[in-house]
Amino acid sequence: MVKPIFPIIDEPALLMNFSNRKIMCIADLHLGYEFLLAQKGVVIPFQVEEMKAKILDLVELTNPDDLIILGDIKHNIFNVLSSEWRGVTKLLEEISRKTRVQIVLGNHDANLNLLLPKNILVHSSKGFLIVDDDVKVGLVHGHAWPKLDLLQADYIITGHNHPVIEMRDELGGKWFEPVWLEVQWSKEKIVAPFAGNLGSRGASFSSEDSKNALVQIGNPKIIVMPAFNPLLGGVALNRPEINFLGPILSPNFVEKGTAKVKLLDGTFLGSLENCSRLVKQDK
Ligand SMILES: [Mn+2]
Repeated sequence: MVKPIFPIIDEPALLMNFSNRKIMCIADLHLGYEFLLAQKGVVIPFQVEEMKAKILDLVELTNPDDLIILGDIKHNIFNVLSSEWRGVTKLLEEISRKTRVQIVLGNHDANLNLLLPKNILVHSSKGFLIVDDDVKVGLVHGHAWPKLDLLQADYIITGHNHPVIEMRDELGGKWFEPVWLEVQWSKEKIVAPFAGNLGSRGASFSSEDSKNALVQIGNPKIIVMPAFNPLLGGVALNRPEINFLGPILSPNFVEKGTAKVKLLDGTFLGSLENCSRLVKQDK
């Protein structure tokens, strides 16, 4: 199997090279996040033009057949302001003139359908699977259980966590560096919810589903994308006792020992344990 997935150096974006098409993927735009910041007293201009320009630059650079936005296009779940609405629609309209746009719905995307131009392909929050020759890639935002066929993927690309490393300087300054996180689940543990032991985890599958899933579940490389919006914080991987967000990354399933972390410039930071030693934490 040829590795089909490549992070774009220094960008929170990845490219997927399939036999018949090239796909660029970004996640967690959270357009309108600055309106929340303004309520907290941090006033900066609406960033939609900058985000749009950055996406258009990346599309021009990589010339993909498709752009997949892996959820959380906008930030505000309720009370979307009219200026935000217009900004989101315009951004998607302009990008979709350059490449085909597909969206996988995230937890912030309620009522997104009201803002979408017609030519955008929308996938539900359960995600979708791309099958190409001998490689299967699942794409899902990460707040909901994926469709069962994603569990047999070789790779699952997901967002939702906004993985970062918390950096400190010697004067006490603190900032977040976005990172790529790759992790794998324990096949034995992920099988449990499908074997009837659903507990309170919210997954609901029929017994026929369960039988199929048990046969097909693989051990994909799960790639957690850095958020495209640079203003966001996220799950700081070097804090003690971190827990990833979302059902498939639940500590019940994921083997944290398999985690590998990379900065956007490609610097390999190693395991979570390694990351926890990067910066001296407050007691
Ligand atoms: Mn998000």
